[in-house]
Amino acid sequence: DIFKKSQQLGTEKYPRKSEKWIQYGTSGFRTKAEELAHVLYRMGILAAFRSMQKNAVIGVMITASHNDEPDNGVKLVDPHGEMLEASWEVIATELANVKNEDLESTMSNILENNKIVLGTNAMVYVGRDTRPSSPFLAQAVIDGIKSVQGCVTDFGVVSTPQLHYFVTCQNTEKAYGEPDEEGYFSKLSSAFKALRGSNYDNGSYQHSLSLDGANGVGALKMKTFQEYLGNCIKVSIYNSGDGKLNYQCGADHVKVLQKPPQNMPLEVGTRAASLDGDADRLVYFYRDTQGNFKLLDGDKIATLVAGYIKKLIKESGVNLNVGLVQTAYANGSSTEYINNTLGVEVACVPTGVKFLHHRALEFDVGVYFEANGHGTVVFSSAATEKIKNAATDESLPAECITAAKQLFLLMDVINQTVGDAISDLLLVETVLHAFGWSVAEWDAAYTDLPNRQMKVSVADRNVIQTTDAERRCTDPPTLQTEIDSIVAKFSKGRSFVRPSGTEDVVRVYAEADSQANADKLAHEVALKVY
Ligand code: NG1
Ligand code: ZN
Repeated sequence: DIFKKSQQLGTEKYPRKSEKWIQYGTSGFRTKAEELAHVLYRMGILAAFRSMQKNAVIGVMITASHNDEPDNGVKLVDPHGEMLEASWEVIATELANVKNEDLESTMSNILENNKIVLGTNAMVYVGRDTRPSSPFLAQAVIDGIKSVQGCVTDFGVVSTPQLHYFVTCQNTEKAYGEPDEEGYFSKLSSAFKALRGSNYDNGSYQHSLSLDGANGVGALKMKTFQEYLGNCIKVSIYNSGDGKLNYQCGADHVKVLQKPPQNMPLEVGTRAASLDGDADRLVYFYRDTQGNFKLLDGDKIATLVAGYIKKLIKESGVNLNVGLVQTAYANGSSTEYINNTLGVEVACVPTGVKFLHHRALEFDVGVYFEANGHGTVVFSSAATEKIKNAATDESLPAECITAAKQLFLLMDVINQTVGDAISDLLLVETVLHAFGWSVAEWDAAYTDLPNRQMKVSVADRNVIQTTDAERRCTDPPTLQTEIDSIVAKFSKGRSFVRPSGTEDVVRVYAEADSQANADKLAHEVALKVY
């Protein structure tokens, strides 16, 4: 009876209007907002089911991240703040695509196949970004949850990582923190301030920076956050919400086009950063003394952070391994630097945060970042315990205790549940402050190989199949051989192709010894994909 009513409400208020098939991809469902109402309603239902199954709070985030404003999307957050389990992505795809009149029977099947008892308390946390379509879509989710008697906490406009954080806090009996914005801001800012001490500047480091908010939720949250941070860091926010979301600004724009956002002055030497539309990606940039635009992407952030953590671990005398996880998009120079200079183990996994996150969990301390600026650091529970013990073990030398205390505080600056641009920004600022570095000194660690990303539209992007963490393709059969022979013509050449998980395109990546050659290589490879 409940399901019948739920189907009725769905059909009346949030009907599936077209036969167009939609898939739960790397970041959930994502497409034009007007095609999403039925999907969101159904994901409300599914989140409630998942909550019943896990007997835990589940999150639903409504956002299309760095995509254009008319797009939107939805993804589910599992109990420990991680992305939805793969087997449930399949269920989500099925539920999103069934006919209106098959909703009831599909719901029954899901319950039966997963041994879920209806009526078990379901609790779902809902959050949304600043897109104009988000309030309506949030209502669809809420109606879906309630239609199967689930309870809802609507957090309104929050960043994606904030929602992940709230879910984790609630499900870990608040051991990780308080599941609300006040708790989130307090935890991050107290640790950050404690690490900073009373000298806000240090060496070449100055405590002011410019921030491009992508006209999204990150700008909004940063304004509130400044009240917690006080004057220990001065953040000037641009693209703070008056303009169009992600338009000519934001982390994706800066990274892919390798140019500064609009509406932001960029004087030589000023440290600047960009967030993306839902504040889970962060990149830095500056103008060097020759006036050139310089990008410091996720790879630069990862190497900076891993280097600092490794140093603190060594000083603390605690025995822990540090690993760094990248994808094929990591710049070749960064990988070489990690191997040869940093001396940290590096792993490469397929694109998609869940792959990076899971691989990072295999290390005592795992640093993971996508080149686009999405990433974080995870500490195993054993590592956390060891660091905590060293920080309070008075039999240790003073330097060891100091380093362990810094590490312990650093863990509180980091949102370990998922890549978080605001938390990552504090992390980077902490490391630069500790090293006493200007942005140019940070950048000097290694020089990126010139690179180019391209999108190719094809009839069916899934004809491209890859292996070896997407670095080589297995299908169509002759494509890899063709790519190999093109790459061989370029000094320091590297290129790969893969189907996007979030857009209907095939992505081409190329790097080489000069920008002209990287462009040429990308272009030649793209021609083979058509
Ligand atoms: P796809 O569309 O699968 O390339 C993009 C990003 C991923 C990840 C997801 C989720 C690149 C090349 N790809 O995936 O890294 O962030 O979006 O947002 O940046
Ligand atoms: Zn994002």
